[in-house]
Amino acid sequence: MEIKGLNQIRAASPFELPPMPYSKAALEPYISEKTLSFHYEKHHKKYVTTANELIKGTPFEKMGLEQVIKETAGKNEFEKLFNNAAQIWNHWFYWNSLDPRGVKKPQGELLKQIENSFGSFEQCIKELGDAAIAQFGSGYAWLVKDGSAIKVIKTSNAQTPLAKNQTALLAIDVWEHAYYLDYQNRRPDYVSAFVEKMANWEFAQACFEGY
Ligand code: MN3
Repeated sequence: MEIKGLNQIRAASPFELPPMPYSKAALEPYISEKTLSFHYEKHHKKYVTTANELIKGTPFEKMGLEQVIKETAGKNEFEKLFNNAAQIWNHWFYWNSLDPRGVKKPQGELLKQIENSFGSFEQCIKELGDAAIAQFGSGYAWLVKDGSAIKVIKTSNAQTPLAKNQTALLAIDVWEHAYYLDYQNRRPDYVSAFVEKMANWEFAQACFEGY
């Protein structure tokens, strides 16, 4: 499959807002056009603007986004740049983790490794959803490939598996801006809709195989 926004993710600064892979109404009724408009046009765009301001005139200017994230991770002096650069990447990854056509189960080697790691596909989905519900405050739940295992992890704020040398396969944004207009405090309903109606396993497969 073609992954939307890869060119923007690979290019050096000034970074560009990666395109949405679908229209902003495409995920209704599970995620409204209003939520996606705010989330993309305000939040995601602001991370791009801020990262570009911070990167100007620094040695990071000539690096691709993924390298900037890896080089600034865990370094206090670059915390603000890391946060904004990682959020550009995390949101690009999150848009692609959603499929307006609905859920199609993974197949082949990915399914086999999921079954090896979790026992069954259903158990994997359950653990991913539970992690998204349990993440305290802002952050993400991720399905990742870590060595030969498939794992569910939670991260806070802008933290990203990219900086931990794990291969991200799916991301659920559980910052309140991702769901509050549609679900208010009912995060579990948003998470159920994600895993049952929208999770993009074709994208997970592409990440698993190496994009
Ligand atoms: Mn977000």
